[in-house]
Amino acid sequence: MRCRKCGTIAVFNMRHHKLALCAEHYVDWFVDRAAYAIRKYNMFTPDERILVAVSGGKDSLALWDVLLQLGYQADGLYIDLGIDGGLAYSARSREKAQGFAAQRPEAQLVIVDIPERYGESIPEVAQRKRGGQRPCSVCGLIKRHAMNRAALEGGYNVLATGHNLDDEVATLFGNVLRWQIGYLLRQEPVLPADAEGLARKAKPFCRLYEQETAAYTLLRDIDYIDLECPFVEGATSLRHKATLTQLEHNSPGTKLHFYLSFLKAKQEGLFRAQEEAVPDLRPCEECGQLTTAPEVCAFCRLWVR
Ligand code: Q46
Ligand code: ZN
Ligand code: ZN
Repeated sequence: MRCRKCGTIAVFNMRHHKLALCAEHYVDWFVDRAAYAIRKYNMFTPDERILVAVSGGKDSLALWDVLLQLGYQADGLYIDLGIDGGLAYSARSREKAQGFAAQRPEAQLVIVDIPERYGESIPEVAQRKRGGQRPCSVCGLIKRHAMNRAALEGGYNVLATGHNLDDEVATLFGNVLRWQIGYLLRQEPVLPADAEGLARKAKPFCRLYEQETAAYTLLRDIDYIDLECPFVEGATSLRHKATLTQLEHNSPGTKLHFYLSFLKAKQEGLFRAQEEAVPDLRPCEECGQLTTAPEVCAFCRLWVR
């Protein structure tokens, strides 16, 4: 297999794009694709400040790397969830984020330590509030709150996350299986700040396959944590990913087509009636972040003992 650009040996063949590229041209192609999504969906401009949520994993570090390469003012945000699971998961992923930042003096890493700030780790809050249940719903709630807060406190214009196409498609698939219109309405490459108290959110990798971000981190020699969070095991999203990967294998391009067709259908008014009936948001009496709850938001209720 030869590189389509220069004819040397290709390192990566993307069946879904019918495109094979050498290492050098692959890296350029990947950065271009991210830049294209940023422009196409008006995610942010070069004069805006970006806070990249980094987990220490490959997608988020690749995103931070790409944004710096494109010349954006991009700082990282690492949220320490206090997850150990016998693997020192949080401690090790934090080290990866710090290691990445240490090699790039032009970028800052903001760290929010949840156990230090709120007195309990994610598994501890989940145990107290949800009994033996998987901590992911509590974790998602806390991460969203901490990201918004860090973006607003630091004066960032936008919060960028490393969600890739596989993540987006698995979420979409799950939401379609249950026709969760509220979630489908909010699934977008970029969500506007819509009001004070919520930062704009952007996903520059939403059109890039997970395999593609993996190849990029490898070729750019980015050191990331190769472990998954110990609580991810058995998650429905993993089963959806496996199903979708099977469909993609049989028919390359299925994931991208599913995602882009969804965005197009929405733009053409698929959920117009529901868009007009979006519930009102009001500031939480405790923390000021926007919520649909009447007084205190779900995040603040977590800490009431
Ligand atoms: S970090 Fe948190 Fe994930 Fe771990 S506890 Fe669940 S939600 S699996 S992305
Ligand atoms: Zn080439
Ligand atoms: Zn609150």
